[in-house]
Amino acid sequence: MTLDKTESAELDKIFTSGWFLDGFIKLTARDEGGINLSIPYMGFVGDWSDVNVFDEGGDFYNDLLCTGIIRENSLMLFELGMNALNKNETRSNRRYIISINDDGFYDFIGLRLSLLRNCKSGKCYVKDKNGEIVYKNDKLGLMQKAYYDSDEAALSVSYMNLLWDGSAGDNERYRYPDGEYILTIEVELESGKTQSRSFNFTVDTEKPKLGQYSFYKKDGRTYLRVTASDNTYLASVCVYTGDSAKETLDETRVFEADIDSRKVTEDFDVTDYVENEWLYVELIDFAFNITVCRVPTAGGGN
Ligand SMILES: [Ca+2]
Ligand SMILES: [Ca+2]
Repeated sequence: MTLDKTESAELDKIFTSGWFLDGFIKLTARDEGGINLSIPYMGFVGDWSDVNVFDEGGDFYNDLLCTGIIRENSLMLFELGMNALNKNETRSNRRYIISINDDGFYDFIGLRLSLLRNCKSGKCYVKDKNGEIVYKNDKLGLMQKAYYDSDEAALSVSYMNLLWDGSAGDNERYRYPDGEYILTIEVELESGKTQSRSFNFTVDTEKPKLGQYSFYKKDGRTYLRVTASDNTYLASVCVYTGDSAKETLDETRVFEADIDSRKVTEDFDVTDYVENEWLYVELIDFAFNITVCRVPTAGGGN
């Protein structure tokens, strides 16, 4: 079979990992009344081991970083890149932020892979911004391609594990400092060729800061205006009343992953709560560092 050179070159440009070719072989009977046959064929043009293992732009077969909250011996997993306090699924890879400080919130990085192809082995490592390998795992083992399991009505993923809690390989008690890190997954195909994918993430253990706050009146209502900031991004600002409050308030503003929430100013209607002596302002950043501040109402709204 001969392929048209110009057409092949065009297809090579579009499908950089190779492309499928199909057609028919037609057999025409020599005798009148004989049977003509048409046989379909399909082939692959290119190197089969170059076809992507990782679906980088994928929604369904997606690879993701995760973390979690450990409370009272139970673990809740959260996908990184989105606001855990929000039902909305806005994502940003600039929100891959964890806080390695053993407080139970977002203290480790986990990985879920939904590969497009079977791989005979895999390894992953984390490097800091100077290129030093701070974590290494050579034994991800054989990984099957992800597939949709109709019994479970869920994607059966290729790999899922909690990887790194920020400790050093030779000292469990040491924790690596805040900063930028990069996690790389490298897989080996049957042919011996390798493919890799990397994720940048941030370690941030700095708590959010409460800036200015003030009370003001407008149209007979009393408002508390709060300005808060974080070295990375704020996930939420909440204003609430103490346990012994006369009237209880618990109002949270949540910030999507795709908006710049390094510094925010929010107004809360506290008209019904100014009789309380204190109001509390809770600030949470994307790495789940929490700051709780106590704000006196006396002399504010009254
Ligand atoms: Ca933490
Ligand atoms: Ca922070």
